[in-house]
Amino acid sequence: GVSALLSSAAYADLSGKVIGFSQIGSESGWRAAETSVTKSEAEKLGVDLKFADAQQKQENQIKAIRGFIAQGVAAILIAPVVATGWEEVLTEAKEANIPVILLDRGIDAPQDLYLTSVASDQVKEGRVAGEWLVGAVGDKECKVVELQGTVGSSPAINRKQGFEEGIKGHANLSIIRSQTGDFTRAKGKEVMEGFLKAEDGGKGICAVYAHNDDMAVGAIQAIKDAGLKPGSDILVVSIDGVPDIFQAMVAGEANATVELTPNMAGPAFAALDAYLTDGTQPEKFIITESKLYTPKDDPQGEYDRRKGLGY
Ligand code: GYE
Repeated sequence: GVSALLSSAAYADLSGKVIGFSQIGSESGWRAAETSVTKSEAEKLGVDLKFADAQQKQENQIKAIRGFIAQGVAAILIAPVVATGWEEVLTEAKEANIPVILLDRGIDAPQDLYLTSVASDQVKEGRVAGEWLVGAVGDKECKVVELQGTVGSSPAINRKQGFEEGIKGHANLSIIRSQTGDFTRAKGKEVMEGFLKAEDGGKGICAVYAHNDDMAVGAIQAIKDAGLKPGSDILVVSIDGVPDIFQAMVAGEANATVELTPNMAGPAFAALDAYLTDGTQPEKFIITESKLYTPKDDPQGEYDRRKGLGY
């Protein structure tokens, strides 16, 4: 109504506004890119971004969010490490009239506790990866090992579900082992080493599906260390589209990735600006694109393009 318009008129743009960003940490190349894009988008708009790195711990995120509320920030961006346990602190933000925008991961909480969520369709990402593998193996029998993301995170839950949907109805494909690699390169490598040992040095494995590229890059190293060829002896499919996976594709060591833009902040700031200007309610879910890349899609060019953007 009119009073809402009048009371929000002071927020004509984001310049000079203090906005808190509770980031998960720096577990992956994608995460590092998201952090740097968010900082540079904020700078472009003249936003005074207060950045808090939670080192993978929800309790640190909750502490940071309470700090932002106490400071009276104009808005809070949160990349939620896990899906559950947000209701209390988000209610505190709501009571303080501070809009919250979720970045890149979803939560299990009432939707009125956040203004909007900017993220990909993570079930779709998994489905695209699974459907790619179905096409790649044809009628061949294919035993798949899966490297899951952080336990309890929305991308780990949804990418698992989506992949299972993607391979459903194709009895020649089956997931024989599945374990978390916490979205990191080091754990991806370690868990893959275990899979290889358990499966006759890797001879029983046809493909590895990793919930992100960093774990795939770790798995590629483990496969090479075991004396097998990633990309041919064992197919490698993952999600993110970071420069390193394109480099692996150029080397013939990775087969497919589903791109996830690190620019979640651009749409988030646009939605926030409109909301603070005249109360415009954004879509509840702003969904970014999920595009498949394979070695046919100019991996060197894709690598160069991302490096040019500073990822
Ligand atoms: O794919 C992964 C990161 O939350 C969707 O988190 C994001 C995921 C991303 O660590 O690399």
